[in-house]
Amino acid sequence: GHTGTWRPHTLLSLILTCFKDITSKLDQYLLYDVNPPEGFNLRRDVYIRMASLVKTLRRHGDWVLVLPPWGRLYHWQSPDIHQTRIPWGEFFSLTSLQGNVPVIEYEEFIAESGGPFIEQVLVLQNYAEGWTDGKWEEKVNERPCVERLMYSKDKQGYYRGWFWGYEETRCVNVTCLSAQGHASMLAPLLQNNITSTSVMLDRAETVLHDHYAGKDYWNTRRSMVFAKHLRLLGDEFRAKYLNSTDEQDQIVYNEDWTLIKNKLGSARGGPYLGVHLRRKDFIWDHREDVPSLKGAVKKIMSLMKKTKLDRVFVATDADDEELAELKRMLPEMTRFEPTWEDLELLKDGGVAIIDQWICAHARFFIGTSVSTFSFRIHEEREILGFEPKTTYNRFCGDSEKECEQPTHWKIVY
Ligand SMILES: Nc1nc2c(ncn2[C@@H]2O[C@H](COP(=O)(O)OP(=O)(O)OP(=O)(O)O)[C@@H](O)[C@H]2O)c(=O)[nH]1
Ligand SMILES: *[C@@H]1O[C@H](CO)[C@@H](O)[C@H](O)[C@H]1NC(C)=O
Ligand SMILES: *[C@@H]1O[C@H](CO)[C@@H](O)[C@H](O)[C@H]1NC(C)=O
Ligand SMILES: *[C@@H]1O[C@H](CO)[C@@H](O)[C@H](O)[C@H]1NC(C)=O
Repeated sequence: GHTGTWRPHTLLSLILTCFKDITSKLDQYLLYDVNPPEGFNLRRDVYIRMASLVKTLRRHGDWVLVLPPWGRLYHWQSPDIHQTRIPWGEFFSLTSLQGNVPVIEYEEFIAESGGPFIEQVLVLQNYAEGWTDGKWEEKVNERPCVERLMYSKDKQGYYRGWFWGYEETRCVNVTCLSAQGHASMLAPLLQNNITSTSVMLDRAETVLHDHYAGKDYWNTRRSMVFAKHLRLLGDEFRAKYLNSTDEQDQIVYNEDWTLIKNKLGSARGGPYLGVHLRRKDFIWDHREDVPSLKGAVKKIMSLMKKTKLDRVFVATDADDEELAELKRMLPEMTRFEPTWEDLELLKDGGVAIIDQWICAHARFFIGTSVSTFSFRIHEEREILGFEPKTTYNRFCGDSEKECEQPTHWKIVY
């Protein structure tokens, strides 16, 4: 117990506390959020843009990126489970993320910065007038808000908004910025025009990648390692139902992402075909690059024959009716089907990650045209070291004429 005696280590810890207080005051926090309708996998892409911006900002100051809690995503529709205020640590390995750029969870920000206050929100928007003279140029200006502001003032004069479901969060000042260009274009403004220690960029998807698929892009992407419990569940499933282990599949893995540098073609993959079949909104608007269920099954069967694989793992967001039809036409298929208890623990996001992890380890993969869910699987396989021919494949629409296959983006180490 605490006796009140003055021991040396008490003094030391007091000094350390003061020191930490001083240093943490020097930190500047960059927070961000994304347009509500955007899905999980596009949000992962926006993270890469923000990590780039923070790296640029850190050349002149101690900026830290605050991770926007997950939740209220349109696609996460499993009923009766709590799916807001989910910290990044439930889906990604924080130590891995931190090996790329300093990041903290939102609740850590609240604890460190003195409370649920954000000093300045900058809502990014396009220019009301569009591109002038049809000419592209990078620019940023404070402008009147184009859309209705999603923040409103409370009785004390603070702004209230969604703030990831943290109702107590308040903001001192909200302004709109018209911006067109890459993420780091915002750095001079954040350094010179803003004195706040906490700045949130809303609608962060407005700015583009600094350099898509460049070295910095890939460093950030490689640091986005899935949380260990999700990888383990995926591996257990592979071993149990797909006769697939890293050793047998010749997949070299390391907990430290900076040490993974696999040659393309070195990974063999588990003895199954991995399929990502995106349905729901992709079929509702009758896109010509998305197949009918029958068309997809025909392609899967021909691939199984060609690759001599007799097992197929299917990741899909298909509804129950389509699922039943799929199973009828393709009895050999396997899916990761969590129990309700598992789902409550993993959430829709965790299940999606396990699906992606299993697809990423298949000997051959085929995904859905322009689905960011499929794109993230491509990247994961690129990291693991698969031969590109086994990765950059997509289904074609039943009557699609030119069925262009996905682009191979090589890792820059
Ligand atoms: N478990 C699982 N969920 C999926 C699958 N396909 C889609 N989903 C769900 O539906 C969402 C699809 O949207 P995302 O791809 O994340 O979001 P998006 O940015 O809109 O991407 P696309 O619409 O696919 O380009 C995912 O986040 C999942 O929640 C799948 O194969 N398995
Ligand atoms: C930022 O400050 C500079 C110099 O004071 C000024 O010229 C510029 O217009 C400011 N930018 C914005 C977007 O307010
Ligand atoms: C709000 O922020 C803008 C942009 O930085 C600034 O011009 C304005 O003075 C701020 N308003 C208040 C009340 O602090
Ligand atoms: C699992 O794969 C190994 C080769 O990787 C093979 O020798 C073994 O027979 C397979 N087991 C089953 C049950 O298919």
